[in-house]
Amino acid sequence: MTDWVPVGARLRCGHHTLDLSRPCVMGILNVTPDSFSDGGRHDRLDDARRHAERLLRDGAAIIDVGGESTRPGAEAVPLDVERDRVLPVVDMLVREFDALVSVDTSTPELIGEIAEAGAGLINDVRSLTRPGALEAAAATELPVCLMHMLGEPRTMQQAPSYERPVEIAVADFLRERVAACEAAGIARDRLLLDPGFGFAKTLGHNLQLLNRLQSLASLGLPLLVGMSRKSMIGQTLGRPVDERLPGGLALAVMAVERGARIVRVHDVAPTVDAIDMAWAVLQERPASGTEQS
Ligand code: 7PM
Repeated sequence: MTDWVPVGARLRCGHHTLDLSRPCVMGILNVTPDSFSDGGRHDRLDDARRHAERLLRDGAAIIDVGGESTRPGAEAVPLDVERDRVLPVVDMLVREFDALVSVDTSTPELIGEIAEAGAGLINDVRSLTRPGALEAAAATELPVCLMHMLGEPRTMQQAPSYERPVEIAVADFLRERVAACEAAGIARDRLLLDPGFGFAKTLGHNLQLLNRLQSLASLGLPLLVGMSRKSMIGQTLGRPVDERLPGGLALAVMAVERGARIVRVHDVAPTVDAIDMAWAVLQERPASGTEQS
């Protein structure tokens, strides 16, 4: 076992500071063409603005912008396409809402550009493994979320298997990526870890990873989890994607109880209530200012 290391309470994200002494919610803003209107660029920006307004009003601390579909089976997206989808949205979110924006990207060329546009966090499902990504991220001075995945989204769900318990394999992978980041000049206190639910994992792997999330918490870095609407809920409960919220709330609460500090979801308002309630129990007191008679 790794010795317990206290997780830093505050994370500098560009000109924002994220308070990680308690759990918070990251709202998902998809800007892939399959997610919103297929209209022109203006329509897409309008959709993103309306959606972001709602996420922030509902209590999201971070907005996660994704321009490359990372879903299982997805094809890679060319740089120009990803840039055109992501940059105008990041720019709008920063200028109009002064939001703390994270960007779901693995593309070294884009990492510098989104930082320049005012993004506060790099969320790379490939953990900065693309050539040049470590150096690009280091230069931004932004924090990075490192996520576990094996292979590429296009092929990762073809019979994933692990020789050791999945949480051990995930912890080893993340430990190696933390070392690679430190060697590239990205300080440990700029890193977040994510087990990558649904990425190269069977249902059994996903359930085991969540139940044993504490073994990842022992790496001593803040944990981010994303299970919202994922197939681990669909497969367990037999629910289509639009009926997975109750299952997702149960997973969010369990993740917080096991040490997760950022919960990445589509449904922000109910998740904020669920994790605030769970956190009040864990602290044995309500969050300051929220107590009602
Ligand atoms: C289809 C299936 C579309 C799955 C999109 C997805 C994570 C992430 C994603 C996560 C972090 C989604 C996923 N999942 N980033 N990006 N952690 N850090 O549900 O679990 O949005 S893409």
